Amino acid sequence: MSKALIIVDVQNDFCPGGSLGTERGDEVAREINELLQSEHDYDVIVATQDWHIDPGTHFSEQPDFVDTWPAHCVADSEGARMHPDVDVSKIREYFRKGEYTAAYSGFEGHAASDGSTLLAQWLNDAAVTEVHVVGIATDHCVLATSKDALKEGYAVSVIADLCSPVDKNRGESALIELEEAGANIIR
Ligand code: VGL
Repeated sequence: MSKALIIVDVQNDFCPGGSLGTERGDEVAREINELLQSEHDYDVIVATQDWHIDPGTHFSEQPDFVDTWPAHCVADSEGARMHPDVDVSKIREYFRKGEYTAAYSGFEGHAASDGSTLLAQWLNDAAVTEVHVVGIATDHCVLATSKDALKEGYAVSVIADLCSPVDKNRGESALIELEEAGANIIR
């Protein structure tokens, strides 16, 4: 029985100065790093990354910021890199998603090391039964990843202060939705 921390999409493009910067991105990156440096009890730490090559209508020149977005997190670009404040030496594996289509959930991602292992398979191999979710954006990828984690049968907690929304109200609604779906929201 292991406990995992899933860091969702703490990438430059989702932080201030990035093409899809969320207001609290830098703060959340710093605070997640404090958690990584603390005496936490996570057995494994993984990260998801939006990793777009040609994601079709996910990118738009007239984005609505709900279903369509400015170009962001292009594979191997500076914008797709993890925020520099996150000590990546603590991250055991990356799960990349969205190469050719929109992919909000980390559970759609494949391990960067072999290009194939899915997040759920990797967590199960590591005997993970409980996950804590943090990252960006609360109202999109954190929501989708946490919902899928519940569906996969993990005990799920979301650390609210370590998540940054695109839209504050939608972010709050996402946390309520997750709580109703059975997640523990740590405030
Ligand atoms: C995300 C908007 C578009 C996210 C990804 O990581 O939450 N948000 N693509």
